[in-house]
Amino acid sequence: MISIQIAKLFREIADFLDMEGIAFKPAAYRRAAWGVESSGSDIKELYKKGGASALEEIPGVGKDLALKMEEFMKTGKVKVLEDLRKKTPVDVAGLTRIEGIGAKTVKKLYEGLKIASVEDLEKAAKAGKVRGLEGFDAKKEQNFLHGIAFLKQEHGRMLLSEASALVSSLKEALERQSEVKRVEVVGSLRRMKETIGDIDLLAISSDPEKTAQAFASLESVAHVYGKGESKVNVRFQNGIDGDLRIFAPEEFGAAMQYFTGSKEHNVKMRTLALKKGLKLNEYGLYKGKKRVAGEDEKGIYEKLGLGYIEPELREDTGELEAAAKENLPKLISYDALKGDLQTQTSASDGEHSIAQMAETAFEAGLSYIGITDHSRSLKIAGGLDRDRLEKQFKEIDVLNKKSKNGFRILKSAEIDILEDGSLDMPDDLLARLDYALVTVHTHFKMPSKEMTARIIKALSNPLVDILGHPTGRLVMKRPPYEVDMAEVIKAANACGVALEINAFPERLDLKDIHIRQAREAGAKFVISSDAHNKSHFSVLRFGIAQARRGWVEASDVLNTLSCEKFLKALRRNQS
Ligand code: DGT
Ligand code: CA
Ligand code: CA
Ligand code: ZN
Repeated sequence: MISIQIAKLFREIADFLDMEGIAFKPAAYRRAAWGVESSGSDIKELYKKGGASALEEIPGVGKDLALKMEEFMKTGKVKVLEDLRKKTPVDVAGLTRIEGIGAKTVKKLYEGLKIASVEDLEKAAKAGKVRGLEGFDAKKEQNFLHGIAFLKQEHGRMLLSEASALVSSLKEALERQSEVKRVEVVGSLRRMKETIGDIDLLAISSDPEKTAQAFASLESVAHVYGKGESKVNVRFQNGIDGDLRIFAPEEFGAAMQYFTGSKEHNVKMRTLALKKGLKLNEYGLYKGKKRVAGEDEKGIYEKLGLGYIEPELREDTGELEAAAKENLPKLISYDALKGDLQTQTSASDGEHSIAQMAETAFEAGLSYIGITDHSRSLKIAGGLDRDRLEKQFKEIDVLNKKSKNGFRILKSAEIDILEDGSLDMPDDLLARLDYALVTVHTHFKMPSKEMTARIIKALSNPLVDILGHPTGRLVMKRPPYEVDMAEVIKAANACGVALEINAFPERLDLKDIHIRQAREAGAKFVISSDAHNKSHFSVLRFGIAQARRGWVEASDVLNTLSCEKFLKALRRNQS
C-alpha cells in the first residue's frame, strides 16, 4: 500500500530530523504521515488525476511534502531520507519503538557506542556497556532491556489502527473486481483486538481463481507464500501476513463465524454443537450430512440456542454462557458518542487552534468537546500556567457565544497528578473548569502501593471528575505502571470519578480486561480521543471498540449524553 509506505518513510524522516535537533519540521512530517495514512483517498489515483498539487488535498500535506510523495512514486525513493540514512545508518524506527528511547537517545547511542539496531543495543546493555556513556546509568540500561523484552513478546504484531488502514484499502481493491460479490474482514481485526497478528479476509466470488490471482497481484503484496483455487497466503510490504479465503454463499456465515474466532470461542461453540448432536465447521452447521445453518452467522448461533454474539465479545470469557441466558450486554454502538473530553490544542502539545478542533469535531458528528491542554508542570508539553489558562477561558467564552450550530466547547485541562498525589493546579482554578481531567505523566516507576495511594489521593479532591489514561500503558511499548486497579476502581466509584477509555491507538488505556472489571464494579466511563491534531477524532472508534470488548453499554459512558446532561452527571455537579 503506497499510503502506508509513504507514512512510514515520513515518520522515519521525522525521527532522523529529531535526531539532528531540527525544530518544527519533524512535526510537519508526522502530521503528513497521519494524513496520508488516514485520508482514505487512493493516492495513486489522486496523483494520476491532478499531479503533485492534487496531493495537497490530503490533510497535513503541503507543497514540499507533495513533491516528496511524487518523487517516491516516480523513483521508489526519497533522496532526503537516503541522505539521512547514509549520514546516520541506524534503525531509528526500530530503536524508538523501545520505551524510553527517543531520537536524541538514538543519536547518543550511535555516537558513543555505534549502536545501530535493537540487537546492538541489547548486546551492549547486557554487556554493561551502556552505563559507561554520559547521561546513562545501570538503571537506564536495565530499563532498555525490559523495554526490549516487552517488544519481543509482541513481536510481529501491529496496532489495530495500522491494520485497519491497510485492510480498508485491500477490501476496496477486492470489491472493485467485478466477479467479487462480497468481502468481509474476519480474525482478530473483526474482533477489534488492540494488536493484530495477521489479516484475515473472506470473499464470495463467481470466479475464485481470478479473485485469488488478483489478490496475489495487489501492489501491497510483497510475497506470496501459497496460492490455491480458493485461498491465498501473502506477506504485505509492511511485513505483516494476510490470508484471503473464498467461500460459497451458503457457507459464508459459517466461514465468518469460524475465521472470526477466537479459537477459544470456536472450541466452545463446537463442543456446544456436539452436545446437541450437531457438527460445526467452517462450511456449516450439520445434522448428519444435512446443513442446518451456514449462510449467516445469526442462524448458527440461533440453532445452538444462543442470541447473536458480537465479534468483540468472542474471547470465551463468559459470552456463550451469557448468550444462552439472554444476558449479554447491549453494547455501545460505534456512533453513540456525542462529545469528546480529551483534546489538546496548539496552546500545549497539540497542533491546531481551539476553533479548528471544534469545527472538525462538529464535522465528525460531535456536539461538544472539552479542551484539555496540559497543566503547568508538564513543561515538555508546553503546559499552561494561570495566565495562559485564563486567556484560554476567555477565548472559549467568545467561541461559544459565536457558535451558530449549538456546538459547545468546555473548559478543562489535563492536570498532572504530582508525585505525592497532589494536583498541578490550585483549587480556585480547578473550580472554574467545566470538569477536571487528571492524569499521571511522571514518576511511572513507583511501587504499586505508593502509586495506588498517589492516584487515590488525587481522586479524593472533590473537584476531580475524570481519571485519564488510568494505567499509563502504551500498546506494545510500555506495560501499565504498577498499580492496584481494583483499589483505584473502588475509589473512583466511591468518589464518583469517571474512568477514561483513551482511544488513541498507542494508548487504548484502560485495557479491555480492566474495563470489564471496572464495569462489573459499577464504574462510569468516558471515551476520549486524546486528539493532538484535528484529524485525530477518527480514533474514537478504537476507544469504542475497546469499550465493547469490555462489555460496555452506552449507559455506562457519560459522553453518550448530551452536553447538558453530561455536565449534570459530573461528580462536581452532584450534591
Ligand atoms: P491474530 O492473527 O493472532 O491477531 O489472531 P486471530 O484470532 O486472527 O487468529 P488467526 O489469524 O490465527 O486465525 C483466525 C481465526 O481462525 C481464529 O480466530 C479462529 C480460527 N482458527 C484458526 N485456527 C484455528 C484452530 O486451530 N481451531 C479453531 N477452532 N479455530 C481456528
Ligand atoms: Ca489473524
Ligand atoms: Ca490468519
Ligand atoms: Zn496524557
